[in-house]
Amino acid sequence: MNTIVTGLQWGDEGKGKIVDYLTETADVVVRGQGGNNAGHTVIAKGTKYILNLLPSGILWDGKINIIGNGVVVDPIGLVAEIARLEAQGVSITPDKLLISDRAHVVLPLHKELDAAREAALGDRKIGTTKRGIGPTYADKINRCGLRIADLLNEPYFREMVAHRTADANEVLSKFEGLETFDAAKQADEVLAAFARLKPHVTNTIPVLHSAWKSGKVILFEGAQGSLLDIDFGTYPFVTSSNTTSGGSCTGSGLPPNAIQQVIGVCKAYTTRVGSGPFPTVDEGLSEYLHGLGREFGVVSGRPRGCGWLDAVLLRHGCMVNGATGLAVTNVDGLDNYETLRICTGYDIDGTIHELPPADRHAWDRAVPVYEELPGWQQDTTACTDFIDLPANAKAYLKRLSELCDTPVKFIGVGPDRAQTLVV
Ligand code: 2SA
Ligand code: GDP
Ligand code: MG
Repeated sequence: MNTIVTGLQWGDEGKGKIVDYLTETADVVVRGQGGNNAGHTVIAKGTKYILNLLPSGILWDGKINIIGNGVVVDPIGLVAEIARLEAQGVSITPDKLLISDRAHVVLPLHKELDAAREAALGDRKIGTTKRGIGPTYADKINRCGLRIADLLNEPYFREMVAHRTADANEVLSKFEGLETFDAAKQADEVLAAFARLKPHVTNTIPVLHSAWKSGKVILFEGAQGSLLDIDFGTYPFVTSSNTTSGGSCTGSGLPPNAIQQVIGVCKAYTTRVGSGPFPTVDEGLSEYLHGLGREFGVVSGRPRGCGWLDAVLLRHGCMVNGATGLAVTNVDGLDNYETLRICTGYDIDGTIHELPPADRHAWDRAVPVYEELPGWQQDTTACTDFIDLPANAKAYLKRLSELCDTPVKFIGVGPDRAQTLVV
């Protein structure tokens, strides 16, 4: 069974952990979108690993990991990430990691352009990770981007970097405190990093197709979440790729008819970093979770806003992803709360909406309609089976499943690989 794992909220749902759990029975793990803006945490046998661009399957031996054509690759960032994981004892060899020759390249200038755009937006800024994601995808769509294959042709790469640098410097020189670039130096730095990556570069499409045709198990690791999707998210407060399940196909070259299962991952509550609407945000819950040392951004360390579970978002996410099952993580985060809330609809100007609005201004007027459920006030972290969960936790999960018409398949009761329950 080939599976897509996708986030149903605003990212950080615990996708890394669920992908890692499912990797045990997979042969190939694929990233099809996003870049090193992602921060996926995996805790295996007591060791914590943070993955940005590398698929979570890299932590296992004997699995093929693919960075697909839809991903934007920062060669300097990727080499640093590889070195960090190698220092933790993870082997990263060309038989374990393949990088698509069609993936687009994030240059240092893209990161600076990301910062320039945020500065220009002032109060309306997106709250990006400043990893150059938006400007790199913009260049891709604008047909002036550079691809990994272009790095194999050094004279062409240098010439294109020179053009792109001249354009970028024009923008960057208008901002105080932002760097302008020397084209040759920038090309040197990227090419130097690329030397480490070159043995991993290939046409990943036939690799995936032969895995599919020979019955190997393929797992897609989504990055960010459905409400950050460029089409289905809270536009313009989104990332610049299709984070929903369709992005896994266009971002890898494996077609939709190769996929049998889509697992939508959500937390038992909601979190968000960056700007943009968040109707169910709750100060008390944010303070409570931050007090437990939870919910800080993996890439940027920013505290994530926390709020109640929002079935409006989850219903929409299950629809656009075609979720066949839910993985509900961080159930243990609510262990000590007395009364829990689930948002079942938004009241916008007196009309109840069961699905999120497209109009960005309507979000500002959305008042959540809540249902209250009793908490379980019991430790769940030691549960090893669904039947061990307190009755109120089971009732909370059942209600969530009803509200988005999708069965719960996995439950997370702690950050460790072993703290995953199968329903
Ligand atoms: P970008 O950098 O252009 O993709 O930012 C656009 C929006 O997408 C959000 N975004 C994220 N939201 C949650 N988690 C992400 N990854 C890191 C993590 C974030 C961190 O795992 O914790 O460390 O802060 C991620 N990546 C992008 C971003 O906040 C903007 O709202
Ligand atoms: P991702 O970006 O979706 O992979 O998620 P992140 O790694 O950014 O954030 C999820 C956080 O929740 C990480 O700190 C994980 O270690 C942690 N986590 C995942 N599942 C669980 C769970 O079931 N319980 C607890 N306590 N933590 C979890
Ligand atoms: Mg994350």
